[in-house]
Amino acid sequence: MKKLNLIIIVVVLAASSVQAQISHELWLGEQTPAAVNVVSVKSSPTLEIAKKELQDRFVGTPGSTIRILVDKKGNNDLKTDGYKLDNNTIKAKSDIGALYGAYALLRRQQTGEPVSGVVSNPSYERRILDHWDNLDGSVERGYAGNSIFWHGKDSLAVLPSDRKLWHEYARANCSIGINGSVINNVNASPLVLTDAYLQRVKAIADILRPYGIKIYLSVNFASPVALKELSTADPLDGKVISWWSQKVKEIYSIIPDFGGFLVKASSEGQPGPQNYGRSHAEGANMLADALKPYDGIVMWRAFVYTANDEDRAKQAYAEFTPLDGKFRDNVIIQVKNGPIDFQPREPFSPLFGAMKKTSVMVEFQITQEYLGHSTHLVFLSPMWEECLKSDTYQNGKGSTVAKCTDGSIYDQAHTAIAGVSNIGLDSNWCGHPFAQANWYAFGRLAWNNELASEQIADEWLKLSFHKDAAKMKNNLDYAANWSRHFLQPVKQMMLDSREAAVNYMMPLGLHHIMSANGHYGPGPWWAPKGVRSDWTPPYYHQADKNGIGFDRTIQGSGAVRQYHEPVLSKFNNLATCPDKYLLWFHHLPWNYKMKDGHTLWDALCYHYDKGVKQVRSFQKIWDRVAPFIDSSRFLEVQMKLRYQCANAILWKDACLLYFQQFSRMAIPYDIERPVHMLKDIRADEFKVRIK
Ligand code: BDP
Repeated sequence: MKKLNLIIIVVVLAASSVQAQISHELWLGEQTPAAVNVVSVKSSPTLEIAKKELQDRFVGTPGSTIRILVDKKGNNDLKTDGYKLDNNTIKAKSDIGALYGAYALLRRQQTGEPVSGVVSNPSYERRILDHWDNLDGSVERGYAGNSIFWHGKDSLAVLPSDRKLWHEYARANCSIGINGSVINNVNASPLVLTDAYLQRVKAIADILRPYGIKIYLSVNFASPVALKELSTADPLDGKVISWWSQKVKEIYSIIPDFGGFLVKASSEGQPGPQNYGRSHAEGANMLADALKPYDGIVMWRAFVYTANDEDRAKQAYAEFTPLDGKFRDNVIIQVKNGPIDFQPREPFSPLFGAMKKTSVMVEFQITQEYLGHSTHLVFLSPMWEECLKSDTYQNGKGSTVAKCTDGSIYDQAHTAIAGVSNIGLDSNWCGHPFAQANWYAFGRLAWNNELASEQIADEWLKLSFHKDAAKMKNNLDYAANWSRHFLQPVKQMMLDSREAAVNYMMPLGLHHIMSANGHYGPGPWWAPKGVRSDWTPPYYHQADKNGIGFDRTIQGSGAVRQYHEPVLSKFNNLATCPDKYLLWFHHLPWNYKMKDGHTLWDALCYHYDKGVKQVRSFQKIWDRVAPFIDSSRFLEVQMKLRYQCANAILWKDACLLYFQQFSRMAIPYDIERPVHMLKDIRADEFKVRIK
């Protein structure tokens, strides 16, 4: 039979105009009835989705035609997943590329961007959501309800409502280019590898497949022991090696396109190769060998630190760089954006660019564990953009984190990026209407790691708060002023929101000073006896009567040495260290003179105060846009902004009153005085969860 490399689908548009509707659910909008004819030369489940999306949502003139051309051998400027848009023609090398092209065409139509002359390739081969979902249905650090995948061991049967949800999930992910889902927590239950659970994994994989999304599983390194099948999990033991290769064989017999494993090993109490005196490379390679025959990969996390005297910020680098070049080519080391743990602001992890013979991927956190859960409005794209654009200088100027991980500098066998998902069963998926923007932003940056947050916010607002057709018709004023009175101010609010959170939580390089109670409110004092010190805020802020900050300079812990010059000197030297990282790298006296002439104490006070003022200004921005949006989203965001503001004031009061005990300096008189008593906040610590 003649091999068909060229597939042509002709979509004839019979309707004059299909008006996209406002979305209450997702950025994709609600579907309108199909009003087009479709002529298709060849069909596949993926191309059928592309056709349906175009039929339902493309806005055309009578008789317009959209062609989809899939040519595996042509289109040499395209990667497998890439697409081109030209005069109502979508060109791709694969069916999934065509589907991405269809979504891009629809998005561009709705946002008013050019729909012709577009060539687009993804920055990373694998663009993955990590779900920290437990098999009992709970979600670790999840603030949007229970898991969409798991409901406990007695509810493994797949219901129609499950299927519907997984379809919607797949569609949303595919529309922004996400092509992988790790569907269980990194603190992994070994049960996920048993047949009953694998059957449910298969059901999920079957639904996600036409949308180009592969399933991955987090695995517990000691699974053979935990499942009582072996007495050891030593990666060099022959029985262990064959246990894993049998298990992998079984998984692929059930899910032939399974993606691979994500592993948190020898980290925060999880078992790992070090329990058997083996290295991370020996552990990762054993799993990689089992997966290799099926093209599966291992994402091995570098989030490791032990309670010893060594600065926690140094430990991952110290442990992993000596192993550079020792990993199999189907292992990717997954590195959190910063050296500690998803704090509101961290400098980039020094591991980026430092491992030159190993594939390395970034792990971002989309769920707002340290950024106000689903109560605070914080658009995270600027934080991720800051990381991706940070220059490591590891291979000369321009060696940004983005370039060190996307294959443009190092010859990586695989490239990937992961985001810890913020999705749950909540009706708006993410708990806060604006938290959806973070899911969207992660997908867009995974597709194009050079995108600006401004553009991402602009797109998301246009897609999610689309000018309501009915309101437009009835209110010309609304239509004329939408951009000036809604889009611009709300976009600015989003773009300022991350810096605001840094200001009212942890400014000037402070980090890890949150309450231990759920990581939501302030807790700079928290240090009960018996708790390991590197889990307590005083370990990180080091405040005493002489000053504040963690000395990581060459004279201090030396963590700064892990950066390549000139970054090393820039951070080490007070004259050049950016203010935003000041107390990350330096311990300074309270009366230290800042570049703008303020004392350090005053600067700290002004940052906290500014953060509060920023949230108050967000409230005003939001109240003014009421006429432009539906009342349910308006009221929900309005209420959440009130809680956020109250919580910002609490952060400010708690941190300033606590640190003032050491600084013994007055809060500058031109800022608002505290309204809480420190002793009340401390006494209430486990109740203070304004929400
Ligand atoms: C920390 C979370 C913890 C996770 C851990 C991880 O508090 O729940 O298990 O990260 O990434 O931020 O493994």
